[in-house]
Amino acid sequence: MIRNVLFALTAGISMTAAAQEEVRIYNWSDYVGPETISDFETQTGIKVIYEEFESNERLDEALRANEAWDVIFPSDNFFAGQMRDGLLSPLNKRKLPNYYANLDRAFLATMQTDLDPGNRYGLPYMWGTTGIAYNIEAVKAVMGSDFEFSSWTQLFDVNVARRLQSCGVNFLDSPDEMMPLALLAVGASPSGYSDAEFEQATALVQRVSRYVTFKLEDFEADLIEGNTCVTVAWNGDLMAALDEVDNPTDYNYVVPEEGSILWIDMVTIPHNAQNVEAAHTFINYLLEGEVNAKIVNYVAYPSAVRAATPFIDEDIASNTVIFPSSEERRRLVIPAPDTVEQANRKLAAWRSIRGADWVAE
Ligand code: N2P
Repeated sequence: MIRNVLFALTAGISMTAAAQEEVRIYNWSDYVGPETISDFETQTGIKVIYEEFESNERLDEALRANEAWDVIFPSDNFFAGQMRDGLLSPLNKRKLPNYYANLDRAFLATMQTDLDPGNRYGLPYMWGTTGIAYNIEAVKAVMGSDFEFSSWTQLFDVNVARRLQSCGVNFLDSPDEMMPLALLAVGASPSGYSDAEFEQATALVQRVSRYVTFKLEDFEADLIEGNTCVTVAWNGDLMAALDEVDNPTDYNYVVPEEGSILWIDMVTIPHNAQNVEAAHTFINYLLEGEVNAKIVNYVAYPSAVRAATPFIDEDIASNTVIFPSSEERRRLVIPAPDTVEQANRKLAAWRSIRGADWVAE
């Protein structure tokens, strides 16, 4: 009798524990497939607490404020700083059988040289570029029929912005997104720039700032709905949005002649994760070929999961905005991570442009 009661109690306890198991995931907005999370919950019985952010600055702030997440997705440069500052946990590869089986080794080698020696702390989730997206006719209507965007200097040109203000120009509201582009516009390298170049770049953004809006959320929807005619954009978000419209060829996405940033969003586990086991289960799930391909097909970014390749839709695989040509790849840089001073200076520059009470989305 007593044994039965004990058994019932233990069973009850473990059932409650199982019912309550949860994993807390903090990801960029629109960065999984429509069923990615619900499929995971059904398959594993683990409940997902899922929230979204719009910028690396917001994620970094969350991490440094000790917010409790189990899986996060910082871009390569922020990832490097977070690793340096002891804010991440090393991955346990034994709990990630898909890691060796499904990831692209050449891609891992890129990460491991500069950013993550030994690939200890993270793995690449998706990668992409930052460029200028615009409504071709709307821009021509203001600037003349010969006008097209081909240089960052045009985007930061006060005379261009003043004229295009009538149809709307949007900048991404993040120093990490915009300052490298302004550095390219002043002829500097986003990887290694002098103090004078940084000041020049800041002044450039400052001068043009009164003619533009600063938004991260829905920049692609604003373009399509005609609230803007030009926006700084990430290639995949734009392509995913254009997939929904009747007239995708009305828009252009340009990686200007000075080149642009190739960013890699990592997936990693914070130092203060509450459920490291479930975090691994979730990351391993993201590395399943079919699961990953469903995400790629929806978010329109390439991943580093080779096993996803056979399941990628043809219109995604053949899209040269999503998979840049080798000519375009040569113009892309993965900037070296900022030092603490550089990162602080970028934030300070942004507050000088956006106002002292600016907060990251
Ligand atoms: C997800 C966009 C993430 C790209 N919608 C920025 N690294």
